[in-house]
Amino acid sequence: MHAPPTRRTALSAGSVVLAFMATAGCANAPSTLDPHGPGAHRIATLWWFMFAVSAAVVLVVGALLLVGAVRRGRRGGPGEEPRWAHALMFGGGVAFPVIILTALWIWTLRDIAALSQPAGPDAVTIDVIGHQWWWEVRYPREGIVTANDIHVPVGQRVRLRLTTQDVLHSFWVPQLTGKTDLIAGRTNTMTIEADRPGVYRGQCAEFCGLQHAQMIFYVVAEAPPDYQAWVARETATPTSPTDPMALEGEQLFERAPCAACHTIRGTSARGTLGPDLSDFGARLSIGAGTVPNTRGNLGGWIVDSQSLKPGNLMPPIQLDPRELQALIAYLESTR
Ligand code: HEC
Ligand SMILES: [Cu+2]
Repeated sequence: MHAPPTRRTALSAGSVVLAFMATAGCANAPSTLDPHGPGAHRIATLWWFMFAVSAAVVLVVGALLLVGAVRRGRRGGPGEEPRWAHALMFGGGVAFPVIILTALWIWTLRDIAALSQPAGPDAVTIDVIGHQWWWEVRYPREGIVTANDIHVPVGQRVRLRLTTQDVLHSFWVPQLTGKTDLIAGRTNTMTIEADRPGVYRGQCAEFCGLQHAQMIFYVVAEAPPDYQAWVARETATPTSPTDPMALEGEQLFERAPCAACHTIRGTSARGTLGPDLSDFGARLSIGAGTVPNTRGNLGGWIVDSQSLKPGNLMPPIQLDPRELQALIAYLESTR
């Protein structure tokens, strides 16, 4: 029952590591140690190798320290070390680290090259443009414009071309691959591929101002037929809603200040300061991952997005309750 304090400390340190590893697959805190694509697999493999080597070194050095402590003062003084002591120091202190670090260096260089230029053609090209604090997403070949949700086909290489409208941002989906910066006036490219359908959470990984932490996005990986169905939905000719309330909302949207900042396909709304809302109803979240996309949250967002995401660039808007209901009905009807 009464373990000595040192052992208890070691035990709790061990359980922290175990708890960390157990939560590594947790959906809300995506981890690089829960890889779901070839890029992330490479990174995770390298990580585990480094972890194993480091752990072995800690164990061996710890054991040698113990041996030294126990054998302390046995025999001999300075200058009387046995011959093998020098061999041990040279081997363990110079030769071994040089070999291991060189191997790691070569492995890392190889992975960097493979991650930045994966062999083979890309199935889809997507332009991602960072904004304070949301993600503009464009499919140039298909002519799709959306935001914050990035749909991709499973098992296919997706080329991302990354840039920013304002400050530095960084694109990171830990379960798919490493991070890449979005730099003004420059286009960085990266490739992602998901090996299983799912929703992979991404996050801006470069501090970009007040709402940096709420600059989240989701990579929605779908089986190719589902992805094709999504493309077909996105590129279908837009129609006005049939529900009278939603129709009223559409007209309001075109008149209200909304149209100055937002675009909706098939309407006169052409603003570009905020995210394109053509498919907003199908989006997972409101405010780049700030809150889930529900009617209640949408009402709260339209009336006063500042209370949900303080400092974001959409101002509070005065609307009477009927106008608000119509706008909600309309935006929820978009697909
Ligand atoms: C001054 C420009 C501006 C005006 C006017 C404006 N918005 Fe926005 N809106 C934004 C910006 C910028 C964002 C992105 C905020 C963020 O996530 O940081 C946004 C986000 C949104 C979102 C969430 C989109 C998403 O995918 O996360 C909705 C919905 C929305 N606006 C609806 C409206 C409606 C409805 C109106 C009119 C009543 C309106 N907006 C007026 C700038 C504006
Ligand atoms: Cu950012």
